Amino acid sequence: MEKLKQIFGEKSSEVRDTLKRTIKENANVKVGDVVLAQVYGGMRGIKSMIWETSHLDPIEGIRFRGHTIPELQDKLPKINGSSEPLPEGLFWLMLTGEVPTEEDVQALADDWETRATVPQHTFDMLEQLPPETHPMTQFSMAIVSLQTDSVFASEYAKGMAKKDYWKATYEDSMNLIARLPVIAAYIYRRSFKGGDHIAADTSLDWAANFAHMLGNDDAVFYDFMRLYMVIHADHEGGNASAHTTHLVGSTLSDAYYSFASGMNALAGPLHGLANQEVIKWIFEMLEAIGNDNPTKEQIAEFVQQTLDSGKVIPGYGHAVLRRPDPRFVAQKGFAEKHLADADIIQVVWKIFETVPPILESLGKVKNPWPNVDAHSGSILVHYGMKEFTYYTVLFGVSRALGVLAAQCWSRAIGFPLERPKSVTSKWIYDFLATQE
Ligand code: HAX
Repeated sequence: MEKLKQIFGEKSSEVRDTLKRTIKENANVKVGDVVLAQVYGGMRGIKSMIWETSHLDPIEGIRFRGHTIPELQDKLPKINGSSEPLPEGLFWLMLTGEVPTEEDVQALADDWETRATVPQHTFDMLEQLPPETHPMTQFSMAIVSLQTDSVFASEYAKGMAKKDYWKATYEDSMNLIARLPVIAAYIYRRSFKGGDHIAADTSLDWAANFAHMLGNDDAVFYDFMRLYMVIHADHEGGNASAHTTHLVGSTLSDAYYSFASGMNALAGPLHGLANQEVIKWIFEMLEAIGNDNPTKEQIAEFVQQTLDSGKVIPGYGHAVLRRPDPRFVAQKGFAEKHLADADIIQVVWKIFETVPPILESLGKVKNPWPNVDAHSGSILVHYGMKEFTYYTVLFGVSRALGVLAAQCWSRAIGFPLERPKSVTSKWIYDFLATQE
């Protein structure tokens, strides 16, 4: 058994045993109250699920196994001449809670490479779709088409014991993660580059090879892709793509079905599709103003027009965060280091100075600050990736790392089918009457 699987098996079995005891001894301890505003307000803040791989603080932002993004940039191994942490290292950290060595990261990169063969029927299926099909639709369908290879589904059909669920889930997760860059690059090249596909470079790590297959071999772009894949990977369990993957996985749907479901959630404009909406909105603004380098006053006027037409400002606001998103800050840091003079980057930074006070003045927006999606598109545009309908696929490839590591944990701990209680509004009115 490979080292990562062995460490995960040992750690998760210890955690499962301790948790079983803790839950038994503390089953009736209250961890919070639920008020009516939460019941009608998208369940904000209700503590109702466990997510071992990361935790989101409203002020400080995301921590992966206790590590902030700057800490990951400092501590995770950098191989292949990288200046940014490798996603392989983050996946290891999320599964085991331990920072891996350079050798561990290299071994994981090599392992994913051996698992990266995509079945021909997935490519054949994609070829049946019009090339202009939204890339997220192609991505979701391609993931489901890979389900024919699910180890979990085939072992379950043979009568797998519950104690072995995690092993099959681990295999599915590793295979799926290995194959995602291949199918994602295939979708990009068929939709936007006339089907001129680029073979994998097996000497590269997972993210750099993805950049290579997309068609960009700039060493700084490799680094951006590594950073991008790290910062988008996980954002605790309550966000729509993570929660959807978790919910569907709780029925013992395998990693392919459940991750594809998560991707369908990511494809919504209030969630991952916001990254395409941001750049679309910026290009509309530049066209309306007639200038690639607008003033803050011109930006403020366009922001107001967007709000007056009843739309949200994409890339701003968050359901949990109450400060600028550290994932935005990390991308800003990358841009400051490598491409500070680019017009499109300057525009994003001017928007950052302009939008928060305007949103704040509305008096209803709980978080006027930028989220992860406010910055990513501008860096991609700088590197020549202007096909903004593709951006959410990049987010999706990265999100696999977090939600699949979490699914391995869910199967190892033995979490049950998720099934919260719904009530009707009549039930609420009747209940309120009893409180008078
Ligand atoms: N522009 C204008 N109005 C906004 C706003 C924004 N960026 N963000 C919030 N508001 C409005 C809401 O629409 C809501 O208005 P109504 O009461 O009239 O319906 C009000 O402010 C209160 O909303 P909130 O409590 O602050 O925010 P929510 O938790 O309900 O929603 C959202 C969080 C992210 C969905 C929201 O801020 C939004 O729509 N932002 C723009 C879209 C976006 O960037 N989404 C990506 C989020 C990060 C992510 O998941 N990335 O993948």
